Amino acid sequence: MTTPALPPNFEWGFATASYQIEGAVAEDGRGKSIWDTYCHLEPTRTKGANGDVACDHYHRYEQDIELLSKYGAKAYRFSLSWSRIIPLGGRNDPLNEAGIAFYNRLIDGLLARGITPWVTLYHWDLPQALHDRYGGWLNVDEIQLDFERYARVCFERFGDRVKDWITLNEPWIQSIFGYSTGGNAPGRSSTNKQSTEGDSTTEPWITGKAQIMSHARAVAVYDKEFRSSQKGKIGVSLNGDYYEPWDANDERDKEAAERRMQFHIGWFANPIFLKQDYPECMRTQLGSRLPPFTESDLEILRAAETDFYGMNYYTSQFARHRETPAPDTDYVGNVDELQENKQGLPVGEKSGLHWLRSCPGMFRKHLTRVYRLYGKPIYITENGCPCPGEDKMSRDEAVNDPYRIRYFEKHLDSISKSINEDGSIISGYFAWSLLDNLEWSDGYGPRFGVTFTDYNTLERTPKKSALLLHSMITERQAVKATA
Ligand code: GBH
Repeated sequence: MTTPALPPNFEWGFATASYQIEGAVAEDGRGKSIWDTYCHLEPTRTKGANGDVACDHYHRYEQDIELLSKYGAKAYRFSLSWSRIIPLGGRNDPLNEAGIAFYNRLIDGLLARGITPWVTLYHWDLPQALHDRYGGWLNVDEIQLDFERYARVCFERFGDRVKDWITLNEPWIQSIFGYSTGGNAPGRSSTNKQSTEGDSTTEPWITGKAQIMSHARAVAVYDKEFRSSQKGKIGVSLNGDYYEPWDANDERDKEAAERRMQFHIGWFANPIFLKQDYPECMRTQLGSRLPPFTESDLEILRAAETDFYGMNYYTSQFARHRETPAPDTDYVGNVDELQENKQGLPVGEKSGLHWLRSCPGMFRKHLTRVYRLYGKPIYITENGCPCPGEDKMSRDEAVNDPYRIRYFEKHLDSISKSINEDGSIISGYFAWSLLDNLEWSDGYGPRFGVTFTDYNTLERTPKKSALLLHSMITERQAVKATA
């Protein structure tokens, strides 16, 4: 019995996203994003919270680099605010040099500390101007050209120092929460009582295609204009839980679990990694509501070689088949999702959020499945949790976070097992998140950070987990795995 091993060059660190931490939304020429609009026009949908100040990272980034350094992080994943760089967003709109300068300061500060910047181009904060001009993600033809230019600007301005790129964060969430449930910006929905506009039978699938094509365009630009000189790599971060059948002996539940994962992951991974049409089961259920790829779309997809699979993983669920046909607004693959199986066994231990249970065993299955299906090195670009009751704790209570420490340990062990026993290539791990931050429509309640943020003083206090992740990784690197 030994601790399972991690590879010697394993990349690791902490992750954040622009709107969740930066604040300074009206400073130095930043344009508005759809999240500014969503929070301010419809505060009831975000528990009254907004990102106007957030963690004030825009002014405190040096302190945050210090934290990363203190935690021993090798790398830091953050996202760029598109509307700080191009306030109106479009391909003919002017650049904002002050916004670019902020990210240059951040990148240089990280490199000076020996921390590798991992940059996400888009983590849900679309320039509001593009939404107003032509419908934003709803306009497949326009947005992919604007995203291509935005990506080019980022490669041009930061690519001499940034070698690790992620195009999009969780396109599934952008499409489903933004255009079906309405729980995220821009909040369009035909099923949500708080929404007055949107057609959830078609819009999620249109915005999905728009994101797939935007990803491919960005990769194509990198290949053509930057790859040979900058020598970096580029991937995409996909969310998706692992699903086990609710009744392990029922073929229909087994099929439902697989279908659910195809609707979650295959939707994006089939065109991006396999360079083929959406999964068959999506075509069957959605018919012509799923916009097809034309021959010229497929040419773009085939030419774009995505280097790695970014995996955001938090939890798992059980899938139970439904007898009734799927309604037109269905996006889950016509299955019921449950946290207990037929025998009443829970999928995992409760965390501080109802949707998140700790399921490390299923994480291993998930890693191995994704590696076998898509064949690219996997980087875990997000993994983490709020501890039970943490939202009600004082700082002094919250910094003691044994639940999070155990969660990290168990998930790291699953990575080791998937590498050593199942043969997967898994090259890195980013804990979500460096700081407690704006948890989107859940406001400032849930705390995912390894650093406690006091939202009155904006003071940061390291939790125990922050200081331990480094040793958890190096211990696992020091010991050879025995299967
Ligand atoms: C990630 O999304 C995001 O990339 C990150 O920005 C975020 O802070 C982090 O996870 C933690 O949530 O309340 O039942 O409607 C993960 C996707 C979206 C999964 C919201 C859970 C809520 C389900 N999450 N969803 S529910």
